Amino acid sequence: MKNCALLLVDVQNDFCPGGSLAVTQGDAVIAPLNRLISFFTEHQHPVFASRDWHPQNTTHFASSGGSWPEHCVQGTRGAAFHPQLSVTKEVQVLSKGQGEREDAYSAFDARDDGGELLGQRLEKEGVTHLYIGGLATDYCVKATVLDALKAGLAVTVIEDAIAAVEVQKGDGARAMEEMQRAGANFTRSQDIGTPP
Ligand code: VGL
Ligand code: ZN
Repeated sequence: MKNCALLLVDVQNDFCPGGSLAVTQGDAVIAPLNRLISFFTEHQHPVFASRDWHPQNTTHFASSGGSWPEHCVQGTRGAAFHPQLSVTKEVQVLSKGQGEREDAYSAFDARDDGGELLGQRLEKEGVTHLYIGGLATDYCVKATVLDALKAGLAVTVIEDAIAAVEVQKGDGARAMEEMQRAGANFTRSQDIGTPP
């Protein structure tokens, strides 16, 4: 587990049941992710969380010609992390999609409060292997996984800690295939940190 980090992608109210862009069973990712936050933290591995953090007016939203209903508008309840997610002080939060002409599906477009990109933070911490879970499998998780692989990182997707939007039925399964073809590995949360 040396040089490993955990990345939680967009576990925000708007992507969970009741939210404006709800993913079916989006909140089912929370229990496995909370266990992993504890495990990684106890073993001194870094934990990062990205959040979709849009302005009120953005070409990302259908109201301005984009694809999506309004979601994760900066400072709103919908943009907050799900209240059950253990965003402890060890979790490093990065925000993406603040531009008015920016989709920013990938967490590699996310920056911390000091303006540093996720990739820079990972490099500084010597991370070479990223464990990834969160929302949504067919958009932000997929884009993040593909960018991580492009950056030369080993990637393990936690398959019980992701859920898909499924604009088209089967998008989730297709995204899994695409991530696998690109070189991602898959595991289940209970198999992390336990000997085989
Ligand atoms: C996402 C659609 C629009 C995601 C973000 O987090 O997967 N999907 N914005
Ligand atoms: Zn978005």
